Amino acid sequence: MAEGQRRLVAVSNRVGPLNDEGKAGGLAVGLSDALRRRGGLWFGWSGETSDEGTFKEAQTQVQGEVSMTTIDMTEEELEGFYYGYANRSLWPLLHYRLDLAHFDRQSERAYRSVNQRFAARLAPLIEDEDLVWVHDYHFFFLGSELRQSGFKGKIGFFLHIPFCPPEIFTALPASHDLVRAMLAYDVVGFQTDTDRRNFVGFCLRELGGEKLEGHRVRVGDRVVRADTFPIGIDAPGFERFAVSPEASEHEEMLREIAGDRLQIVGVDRMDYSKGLVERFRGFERLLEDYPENRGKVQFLQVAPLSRSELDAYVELRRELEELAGHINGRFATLDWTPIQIMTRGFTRRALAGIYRAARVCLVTPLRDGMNLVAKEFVAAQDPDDPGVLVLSRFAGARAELPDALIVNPYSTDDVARALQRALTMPFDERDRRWRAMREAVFAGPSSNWCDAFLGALENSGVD
Ligand code: ADQ
Repeated sequence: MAEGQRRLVAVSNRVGPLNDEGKAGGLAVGLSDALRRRGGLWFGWSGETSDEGTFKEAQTQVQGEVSMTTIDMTEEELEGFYYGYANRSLWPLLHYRLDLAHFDRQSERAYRSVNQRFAARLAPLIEDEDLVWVHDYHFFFLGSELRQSGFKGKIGFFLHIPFCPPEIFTALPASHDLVRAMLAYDVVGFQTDTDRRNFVGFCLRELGGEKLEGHRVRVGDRVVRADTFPIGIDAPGFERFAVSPEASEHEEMLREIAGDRLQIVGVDRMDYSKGLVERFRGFERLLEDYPENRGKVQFLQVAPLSRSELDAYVELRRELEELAGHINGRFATLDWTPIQIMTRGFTRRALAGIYRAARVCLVTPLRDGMNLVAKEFVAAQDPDDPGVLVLSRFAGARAELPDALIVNPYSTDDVARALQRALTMPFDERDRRWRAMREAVFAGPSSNWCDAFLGALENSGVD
């Protein structure tokens, strides 16, 4: 931590890892980059459950300038808070999927009580001079709980996923309480202007708030700054990964297997928000409508399993495996398998090599806060032979990457057309588009996400 700098205290459901290898999950990747650079305390869940009354002391691991402190949850808390409210109510709702959202008061209670207990355990570890930065949809109430425990310092909140329009959000039984709780933060950050407008719209229309200068909103006696802070990646670091021996080994292996065929890749947690079913159908349509690609392209989808305890995710996996089998059955020849799906994780270096071997990367979520894969793909490309990014109009990353081929992921024809265009794109166009995207990833607003957010938090309340 630089001298005179306030200590950063980050709070998120999962803590770590801090090393380069990362896990499948955008929040860990974004936050560990930030903490490695600045140092501080990272607080959250241990990943373990134990019985109430026998909770272990908080565990702390120190790595360099960063302390990571974690606490346990009970089985019931995990069920109600994490699988229940966070991932069966809030996740689908905020991704505009009312059809998949379940609401019940037991999980709402568990959610609030976990927020309260985490705040109570964090309160003795922090001081009013710290900058407390709370992350994501697991902890909407944590700031207001910290305030109730008497904390007077600055607390910021960043939402990594979309904030849906008020028309959808009001379906949540506790929508008013939740947004009122968010007003306890000094700064509330969103990935895109759309998300910010949706939140502000809710404050104005549902809570009778008013807009003030400087992206601030007043509701009753609370003033909060609601602003946009698109998250980025450590682009120079990722570019270095892409030329590491481990990356090259994976790149060469894929190139060798592909031979003369062009490689298409997708890399996503297996989640219904990522539009994988629609993407597979788009690939099938490519082979149907542009038969010259048969035997000439291969599609590798890396999709590590996520939240596999939830029905919607089990169903998705079944559907994807069935669809991949159907596409292979329909088009494969003795020496060609059109589509391959892998559910294992890779190191970040290995992933960088996979991106670099690809001519086309498909990033086609139905809704996504940002999508870091899109940025990683751009950073990993070989400047002498860059690949093409096909990007959903519903990914937050779209705002910064207009030079990708932008598609409507719901339209099978649109995805197939964009794929065909990407596969046949002349070198000059590929190069021009990639350079523009590289500039955005390395030097655009998201390249200093952490500093931008913390700067805003530090200056909040100062006119
Ligand atoms: P995610 O929904 O997890 O993140 P994304 O932003 O694409 O989505 O991040 C995924 C991360 O996991 C990437 O860094 C990727 O490299 C990594 N990853 C994917 N598959 C992997 C594998 N098989 N092995 C190892 N690593 C893998 C949430 C929001 C996003 C938002 C981020 C950050 O849903 O919209 O961009 O947080 O704010």
